[in-house]
Amino acid sequence: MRSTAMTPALGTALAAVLALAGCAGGQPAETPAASAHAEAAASVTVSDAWVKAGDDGMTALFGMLDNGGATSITLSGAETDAADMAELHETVESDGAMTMREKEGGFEIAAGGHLMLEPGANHVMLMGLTGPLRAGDEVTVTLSFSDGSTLDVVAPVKDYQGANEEYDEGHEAH
Ligand SMILES: [Cu+2]
Repeated sequence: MRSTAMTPALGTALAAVLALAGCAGGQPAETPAASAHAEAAASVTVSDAWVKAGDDGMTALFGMLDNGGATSITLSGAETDAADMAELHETVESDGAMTMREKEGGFEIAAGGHLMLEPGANHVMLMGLTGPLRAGDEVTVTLSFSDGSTLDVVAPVKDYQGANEEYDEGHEAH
């Protein structure tokens, strides 16, 4: 039985393993025991996490969050040493242009549901990079949930070119 109280260290290790697993698929990660008393962070598994490479200014964290718990949870914030500030962003169409904005109230993830963070859609914005992020680097982002629990995600930095127009338009709209 997995303890319902996953330690931050274990969460970090799990996230790192999942990040390394990438798109390999295969066996799904072990799902933490469902419990109404479980911390939100202990119910979440993160897969395919990555951060877009950048020299300065803004970039973003992407990936998939799965809620293996029995209750809905809310991703409410994020922070990282790699940037002055991190915000939860959604992308919306406004007058035919895609713009992004802070997601009011955070992202709710239903029991058994998932939250996809991807370019041109929901993402964790990293603002005011404290230094260049190059492909091959690793960034640790601490996700926080509305119950106060936190989960460290270790994400590799990747060069990203696709869908840049849409993504950069969003940046300009900040
Ligand atoms: Cu954004």
